[in-house]
Amino acid sequence: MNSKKTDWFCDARFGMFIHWGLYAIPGQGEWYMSFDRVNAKDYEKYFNEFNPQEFDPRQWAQLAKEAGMKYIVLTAKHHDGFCLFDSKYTDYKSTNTKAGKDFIKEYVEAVREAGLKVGIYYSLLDWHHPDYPKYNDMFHPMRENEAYKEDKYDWDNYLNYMHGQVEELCSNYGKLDLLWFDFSYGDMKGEKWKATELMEMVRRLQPEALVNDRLEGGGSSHGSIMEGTPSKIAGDFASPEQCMPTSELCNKKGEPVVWELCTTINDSWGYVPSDRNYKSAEFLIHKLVECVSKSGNLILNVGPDAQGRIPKEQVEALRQIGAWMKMNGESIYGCEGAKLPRPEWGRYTQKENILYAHIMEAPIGPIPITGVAKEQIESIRVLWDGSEAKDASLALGPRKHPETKFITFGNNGNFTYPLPIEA
Ligand code: H79
Repeated sequence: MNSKKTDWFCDARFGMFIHWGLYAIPGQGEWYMSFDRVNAKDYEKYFNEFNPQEFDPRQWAQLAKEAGMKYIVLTAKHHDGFCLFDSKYTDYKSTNTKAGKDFIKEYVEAVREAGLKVGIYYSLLDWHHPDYPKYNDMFHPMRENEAYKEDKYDWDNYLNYMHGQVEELCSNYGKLDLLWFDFSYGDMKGEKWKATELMEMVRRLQPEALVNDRLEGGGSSHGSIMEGTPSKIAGDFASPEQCMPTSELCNKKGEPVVWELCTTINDSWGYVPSDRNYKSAEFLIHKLVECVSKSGNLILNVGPDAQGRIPKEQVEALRQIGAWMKMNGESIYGCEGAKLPRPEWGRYTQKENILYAHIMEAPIGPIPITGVAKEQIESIRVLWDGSEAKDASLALGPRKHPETKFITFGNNGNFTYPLPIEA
């Protein structure tokens, strides 16, 4: 097989998203400015306050590792326009806060040191820049505000700013593994961002970095990556947001598309202490397995507080996922969907001639290994202890997390799946 630049990403399957910025202070999420129609001047009070004392990217990276995650993506600039890095194009940056630090610099160093792949999120939207459209923009905090109706803005100036910052990120922080742009909407997509030029620059400066599909797409709409003929700016992977694909994603020609589902542990990206709607570790493990069973990745978000601490509920969930990954990671890393119908009791993942049976629902009686011919089975083992499960028919009690069994095939992967076994 030819190696592809997306190989590490598809092998990794599980990453950490970090949403962190000034919005951790009001604690109402990264869309606070837009929701509450806060103007840039008023929002700057958080800039004057921002002074995290507990920022420790080594701890973030350690937690990601403990959870079994293989890469991290941090918000260098979100829609509010505040930059966590030193940029010559703006004063609205962390080096000018009381903290006086280039957080991105410390972050990339820590993540690399931990042996994880390093990614940067950059918002195409900017609610702080004077030349970003306001009155007529559907998301801008000052939309439909008469005070901004007659405003003139210089779009090219914003594009120079945005391109200049992306160039800085691609030039000043060593080799990046991933760039995560957010997002296109309405007319604000593709060449409106001068995306071809932007992408050419990214490819020139960071030829190996993967880029998501949002120079053309949003969270629910993808760009030409879903066509059989992706454009130059289509990106390397599709990025469904808070919405699980119903099956393996394929383009119009029926070829599989590399994809990553992004989701949160509660209902928020940025720090929102009042949001108690946490997903359980068990649920999150099931969703990770589901992504892999559809040949996709999961990037799970944490939202550190204004001091830089990841909320303890999020730490706890990640540690629990990590405990499962330690025993069952083999059924996740380097795996993809099996070309088999979904079994009633859970999900299949597959790596070469090993089929991983993730049993998510306790059965009454034996577990049928559906879709597989008996003659093809060489052995059936419990993954975490290697013990034999002779006929895959152990009646299991209810379990907190999916139990993973693996089934190896005698004929070295070159098989079809003609007959279901009813064990
Ligand atoms: O950075 C995170 C989000 O802030 C950003 N992408 C992730 C990774 C993002 N969220 N939403 N969107 C991008 C697309 C816009 C969706 C909207 Fe809405 C639906 C805007 C208004 C309605 C989401 C829901 C935001 C406000 C309500």
